[in-house]
Amino acid sequence: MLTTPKMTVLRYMGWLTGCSVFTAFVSIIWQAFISLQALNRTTVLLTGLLAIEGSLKRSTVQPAPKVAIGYGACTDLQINATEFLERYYGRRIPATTAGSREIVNNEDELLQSFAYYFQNGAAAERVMANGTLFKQLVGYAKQMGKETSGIQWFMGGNAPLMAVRFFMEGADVLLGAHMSKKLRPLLPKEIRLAGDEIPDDDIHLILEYKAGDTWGSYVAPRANRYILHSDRNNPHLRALEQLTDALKVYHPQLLVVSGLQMMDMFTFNPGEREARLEQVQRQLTSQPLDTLNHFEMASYVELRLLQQLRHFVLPYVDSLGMNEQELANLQQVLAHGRTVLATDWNPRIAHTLDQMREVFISLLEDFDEQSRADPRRRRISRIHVHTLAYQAILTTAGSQWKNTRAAAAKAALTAHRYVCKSQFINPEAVLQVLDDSFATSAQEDAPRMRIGAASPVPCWREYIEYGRQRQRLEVEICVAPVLVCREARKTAGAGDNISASGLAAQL
Ligand SMILES: *[C@@H]1O[C@H](CO)[C@@H](O)[C@H](O)[C@H]1NC(C)=O
Ligand SMILES: *[C@@H]1O[C@H](CO)[C@@H](O)[C@H](O)[C@H]1NC(C)=O
Ligand SMILES: *[C@@H]1O[C@H](CO)[C@@H](O)[C@H](O)[C@H]1NC(C)=O
Ligand SMILES: CC(=O)N[C@H]1CO[C@H](CO)[C@@H](O)[C@@H]1O
Repeated sequence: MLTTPKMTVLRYMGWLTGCSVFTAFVSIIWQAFISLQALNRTTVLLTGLLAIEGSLKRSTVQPAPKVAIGYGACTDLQINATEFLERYYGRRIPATTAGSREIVNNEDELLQSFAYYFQNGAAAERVMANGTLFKQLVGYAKQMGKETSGIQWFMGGNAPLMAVRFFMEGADVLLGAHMSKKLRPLLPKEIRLAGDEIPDDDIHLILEYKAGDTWGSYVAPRANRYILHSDRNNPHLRALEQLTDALKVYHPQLLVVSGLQMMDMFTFNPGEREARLEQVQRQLTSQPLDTLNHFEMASYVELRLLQQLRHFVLPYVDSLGMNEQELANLQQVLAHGRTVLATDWNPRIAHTLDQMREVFISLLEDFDEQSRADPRRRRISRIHVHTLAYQAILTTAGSQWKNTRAAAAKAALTAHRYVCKSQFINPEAVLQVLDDSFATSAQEDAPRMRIGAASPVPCWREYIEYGRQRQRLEVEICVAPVLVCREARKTAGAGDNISASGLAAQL
């Protein structure tokens, strides 16, 4: 039989079509298989985390733990970042970005500073020095809210958010803050308040964005927020003395210090800030030893303030809470006396754990060198670092902190529930960020831990070596995977909820 070239081509094409149909078919089956497996893994992890969380149920005969929290409160005004900027600044998209700016003086600086954090997907909190301009921006935001219903009002400030979380976890709570008549009803009435009623609360403008949101040529790699404020009350920790007085009779198991990032240099006269921090120190050191002191870090950019914290606050706390950016920053301040700007929003576990060890060692060494001269110092016994993808908690073995594994699991579940804005966890809405296993350090031949059905929250013990005499201290470390929400709904305030739920589990 004769075959013409045309027939050969046709036959060849037919074969090719068959082939690609087959390939497509295989690939669909393969995709389905992969996503089924991912779904299975998520379900397995979720079941494991929920089981560990369930083990935390406090017996009803136990009295509620008492927790005290300082300082300050504000109103959060939350808006869609890109929509807001496009509406009021149109095509004014900066060609250069600037992250290091601590204080934003005008619109150009605001846009450059926002661009830096937006394109890195990093959380930021900045001060607007010009109060008139700040009022104008708040006015714009309210205006936009009227037209698009795109704004939301929340109670804000680290202390009130943590207070509510502790209350929801069954604690008896005392909060040190001044509040207006409008804000007080947003706080559960059971929470005791040490502070005055004031006519107006400080407002924080929260510019939120999602992963993939675009602004000019900038694209956000993850959901996050940029906070702008121009506070009158919070920087001065106005309720500090009232809280100190209330603490004398309250005698809590835990005292949490937060909100010190508000103490911007330019709102103080020379020497005034040190005097306020000295009062914080006095409050911490006047607590009996059965009250654990915790300091909640935040986005600090001013080196001087961080150095003052190292002097007035860090030596007198038992525990620290922070995110990965704050960890990197604190590690640099302790080791090299300089601050760093965040770049990596999803650091490897090994890297984070190494930084946690470095911070822990630094603080242990400071304690060793100086506790004889100053017996009020406390030896650090807990560090909690929360990231988008995991929760890591390090505690001194045999310390007063209980349930480290359950605390990590609890914090991971809170992170998911908060960011997805849902109490019900749907495995299909979850992104797998972590691998099945991780190295416990970036050092060579560090042991690896598996995250799986058998151990959804791996924990292990190890010795930390510190000081010139190479003393050894045994610590326990637990790492819990966060089931990352595909579609983040709310990120502002997540850290407060997460840290407080971890702490509540350890009392
Ligand atoms: C899901 O994962 C578990 C634990 O890894 C395994 O035992 C089970 O067979 C898996 N189920 C399916 C349907 O793959
Ligand atoms: C503050 O901002 C307002 C409004 O944008 C402006 O008119 C004023 O000149 C600014 N003040 C300073 C000191 O820059
Ligand atoms: C903000 O609005 C834009 C467009 O209206 C939208 O694409 C974006 O996802 C929104 N971002 C948030 C955080 O809602
Ligand atoms: C998921 C979650 O725990 N969200 C809570 C965070 O804290 C606020 C109060 O500060 C609660 O209203 C949320 O329900």
